[in-house]
Amino acid sequence: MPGTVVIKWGGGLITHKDRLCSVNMEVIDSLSKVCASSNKNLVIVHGAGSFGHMKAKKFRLAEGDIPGLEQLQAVDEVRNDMLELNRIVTESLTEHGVSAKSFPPHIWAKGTGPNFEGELPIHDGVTIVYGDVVDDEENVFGILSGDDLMLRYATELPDVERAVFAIGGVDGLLRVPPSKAGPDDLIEVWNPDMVFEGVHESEIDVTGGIGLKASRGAMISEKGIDVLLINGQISERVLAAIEGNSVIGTRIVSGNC
Ligand code: IP8
Repeated sequence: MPGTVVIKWGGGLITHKDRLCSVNMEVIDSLSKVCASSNKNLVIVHGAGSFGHMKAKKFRLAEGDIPGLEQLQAVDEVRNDMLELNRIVTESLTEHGVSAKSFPPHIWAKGTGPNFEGELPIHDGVTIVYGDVVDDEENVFGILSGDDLMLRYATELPDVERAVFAIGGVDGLLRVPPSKAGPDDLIEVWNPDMVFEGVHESEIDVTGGIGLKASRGAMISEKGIDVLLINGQISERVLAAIEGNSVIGTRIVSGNC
């Protein structure tokens, strides 16, 4: 029986982050091709990129209900935009021969952060979930990041072999700002006691950017699951990471390793 690999397709990887609702189809198709070529049981968690963060930022959706602000239309719009991104992802996987089923989190999850409520849905083939606007008991609604879905799927499903965060634009966690980085600046093994340089574009990102991935990655590795952060634009690396072969990227280990 093949093991399970939980993989995040970062929002900045599969969309053009600076152009509202604009997909990077080339990357989506290359990721689908890689996933089709693996015989692992895959759970794919995709981020939001420009289908989620821009409007969520403008209408302050991560803060929940703010009296006086007309947010409910934006909640609906972002949910619909995310359904559209998810449709494109699912269709690409299907076209590449993957039997995939998608479970929109606003239907089954409630609350935000690592302790959100809801039973994790799972499909016999490839399971797809994504960062979404979900209902929240205290704040009426909020943003559930795909990084929190990664944490819960990677640590609660049986037989998980590893968690892979595929991101855009960088090879992993870096010692210096990405614009100044050379090949020697890649941190090959990272634990939470180490610093790294990551641009968190808080102007456009309503969840935690690279810092949230590192943090959730460390929480996953605490449970004894391998965690890798890799450049998702290079399909050979994505395949190697899924299969458990040696790959250029950052391995995240828990603090006390
Ligand atoms: O990109 C954010 O999910 P993430 C979801 O996985 C929305 O952090 C709707 C902004």
